[in-house]
Formats: sequence, structure tokens, C-alpha cells
Amino acid sequence: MTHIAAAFAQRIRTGAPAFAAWCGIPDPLVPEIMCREGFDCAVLDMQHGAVDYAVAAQGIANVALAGKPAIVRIPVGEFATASRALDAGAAGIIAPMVNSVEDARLLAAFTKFPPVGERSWGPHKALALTGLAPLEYLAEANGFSLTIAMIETRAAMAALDDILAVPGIDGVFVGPSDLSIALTNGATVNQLHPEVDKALDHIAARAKSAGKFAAAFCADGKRAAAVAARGYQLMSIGTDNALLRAGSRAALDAAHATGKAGQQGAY
Ligand code: 3PY
Ligand code: MG
Repeated sequence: MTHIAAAFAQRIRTGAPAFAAWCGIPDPLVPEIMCREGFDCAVLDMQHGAVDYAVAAQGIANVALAGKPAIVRIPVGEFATASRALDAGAAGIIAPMVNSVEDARLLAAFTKFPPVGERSWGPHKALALTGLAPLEYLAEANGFSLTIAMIETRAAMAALDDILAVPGIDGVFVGPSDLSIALTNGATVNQLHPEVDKALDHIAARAKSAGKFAAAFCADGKRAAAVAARGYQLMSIGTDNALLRAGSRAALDAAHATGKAGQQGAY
């Protein structure tokens, strides 16, 4: 039977666009709960989220209980953490601030086994989660473990084709906040800035012509659908923190509105 990570990689490369739960709350139950609600995968955020390695490892296992894959976003430049996350069974790695072909080569080196890279052997939990024997895992992991480089600076935009050409880089992930700051020379942070929109189209076109996939962070579901329509295969939708706040606000607004209606009815 195809395991979760292989099915997900195939979908991202050739199937319907997928929506990711973006999780920074340091509790492994959060991504599991969100994936049980229908998200196609979870991203466990070790860059800006409060997720540490132990939470990420447990989160990967919890998300698997929901039948979904988990991707780990590592802190900037911490490529050794990428190898460890794959050992724990992550279906993929998102690396922030990949600004040069050298960054991309390092990322590929830590996430792919030889001959593509130099990943060290030790997939303790990945074997259990995939159900693969060690030799099967060694033969297949480079294909189904997604290595994703974030494009979110002017330098990354300038090196885009070279980054996409690095063997072992499977796709690119747009960080619209940082990209908006870069493209406006620090004047604003605005994920919907026209320069970001222009870059989104350029990145999708270059990824397609390199035979790789494009993905992006999106603030809400409407934006995620619009970005999917522009040729993107993987979109996050908001964050666990933002969705918890929005849900809390909506519930309280409803309670307060009902309370007022009740009072009007009573008097
Ligand atoms: C960005 O928008 O810069 C991101 O990294 C998304 O979290
Ligand atoms: Mg960023």
C-alpha cells in the first residue's frame, strides 16, 4: 500500500492543489485536530512558531493518526534540523530564506541521500510511519521527501532559476510577508502588494518551466483559492493562532448578539 508521504508527494507533483494547516502553537494535538477537520497536511513551524524538535516529532506522529502528512519549516540555515525532521517522519521540509544556489545545495545535501545529497542515515520514526524496510526507504526517500526552498528576498528572486535547477530541490515556497518587505525596500509588509502578485506569477511560471512545483503562504482561504488558480500546488491558510483567534471572536460575537436579542425579547 502507498504510504502517506508518497501519496502526498505524487499529489503535489501531479494532482489537485493541497491546503496546509500552518501550526506554530507548541502542542502536537493542534495539527492533528486541524488535519481531522480536512486540511490536506500540516506545516509545523520551527522558524516563527514556538514548535521545538520534540513537539515537531510528536506532531508528525499525531498528524499521521489523522491519515495526513506533516511538513516541517526549519529555522533559517538550520539544515541539520531538516535531516532530523525527516528522520522523525516529516513528509517534507520548508527552508526559509534560501537566497542563493549555495543555500539550495546545502538544503538538498541535508535532505537527500547520496548520490543526490549527503543526508545521514537514521530514519528511526520514518521507517515506522512509511512501513518501509531500510533498503526500500533508502531507495525511495529521495523521491517522496519534499525539499522546498522559500523564495522571499530579492536575492532569491535573482537566483530563482539556479535554485530551481539544483538537483534535490523539489519545489519553491513563497513567503509573501518577507517578499513584500524586500520588494518595497522595507517600506511595508503587505502580502497582497502588487509587487508580490507580480512575483507570484513569475515564480509559478519559472517553477513550471523547471518541472518543479510552486507553493505559498496565504492569509486566508479566499487568497489560497486565488493562488491555486495561478498555478500553485500547495497553499497554507492562515495560522493556527489566527484561526483560533478568529473562531473565538466569531463565537463571542454570536453570544453577545444572541444575548442582546434575548434581552430585547425579554423586555
Ligand atoms: C512570509 O510570508 O515571509 C513567510 O515566511 C510566511 O510565514
Ligand atoms: Mg518569511
